[in-house]
Amino acid sequence: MKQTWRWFGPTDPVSISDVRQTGASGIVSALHHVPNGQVWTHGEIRKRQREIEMPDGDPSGLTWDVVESLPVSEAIKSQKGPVKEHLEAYRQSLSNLAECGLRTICYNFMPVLDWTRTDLRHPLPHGGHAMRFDLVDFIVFDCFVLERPGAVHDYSAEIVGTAQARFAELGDKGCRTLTANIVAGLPGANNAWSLDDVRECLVAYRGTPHEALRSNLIDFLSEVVPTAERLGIRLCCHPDDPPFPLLGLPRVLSTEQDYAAVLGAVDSPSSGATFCTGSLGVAEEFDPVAFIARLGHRIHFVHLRNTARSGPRDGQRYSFTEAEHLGGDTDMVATIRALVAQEDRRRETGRADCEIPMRPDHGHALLSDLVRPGQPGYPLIGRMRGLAELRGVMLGSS
Ligand code: DNO
Repeated sequence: MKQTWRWFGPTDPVSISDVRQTGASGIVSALHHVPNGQVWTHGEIRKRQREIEMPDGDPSGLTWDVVESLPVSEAIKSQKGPVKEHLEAYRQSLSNLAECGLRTICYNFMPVLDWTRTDLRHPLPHGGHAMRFDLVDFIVFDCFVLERPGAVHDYSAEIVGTAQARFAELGDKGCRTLTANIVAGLPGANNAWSLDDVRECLVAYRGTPHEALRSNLIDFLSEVVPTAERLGIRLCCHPDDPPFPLLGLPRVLSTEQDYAAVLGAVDSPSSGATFCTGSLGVAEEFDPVAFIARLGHRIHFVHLRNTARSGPRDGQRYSFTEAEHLGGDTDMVATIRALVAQEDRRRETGRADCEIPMRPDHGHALLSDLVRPGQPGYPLIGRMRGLAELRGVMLGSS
């Protein structure tokens, strides 16, 4: 597998020369500063390529291999607003990216939220930190801080009762921290999101059933996949994180069955999956080896991360902590073996994309990570440790 590293651009506290020391050989990046719905121009794409390939005027030996993400606008997801213009811009961005040599493009179709955690610095026994999603804390936010209409009916009465008691304990300061942690997963996350902004975004999807959002995703793919095919682009959709509905929003890519339905509806090698074990693996039913056996030929990009379910759950909704890459609920060794076997199959059949790009997704904050500022989930040392462990398993599997 091609070992890649997510780099957020020149403002990332981890520099390109730091990345060279991790042993990664490729970069995953995006033009985070371009607003959703606007065209990624050749100029901006080439600038980012230069920042990666020639950081201080000298070659780094690294290349920009995967775009994560070319964001799909809320207009396209909800099919409300300037849908046609945004689709046109998306196709244009794909074309510009392909002209610059970029052909693996990740995106997601989660309305409003991207990833969601309630604690960004959950202390671990060894002194490091992990990210955690605690269902009771999330219900505190949903029902008692955001006060989303009807939220209490989304959960069992018992767990809402537990959340109410925790809300009383948290106090103002605790609720402010909780809100900041949850808002950190909103696209373009910054302190500018107010509770009213969140409420306003939710309105566009009020009453939207999962089936309607899935059909919007299929419509989106029908609009852009022909362009991707012509350009030799592999689009790959990231799963819902976590893989269950939140804030009354519909979810469409939480399970293998969801992927089978969407990839079957637009059956093209240009429409594929970002296989994120950290997102899918939160669900008890997730079977990574079976997923790869059935849909492996459509996996264009891999995020290797592990989670451990722990704490309160409500039906199919769980609390979990991000685990060590080789720990947690997902059997990472079996997963990597299955991915390496998929690569072998591609080689035998002469597929050009026989080396699948992977990146160590997230990592615990360890050692100097604890004092270095950075994006939640993207510490240097923790990810480097994850990559080193995963690299060992990859070598042992080949
Ligand atoms: C979280 C990431 C996600 C992912 C996007 C892809 O850390 O895995 O933000 O990049 O959902 O579109």
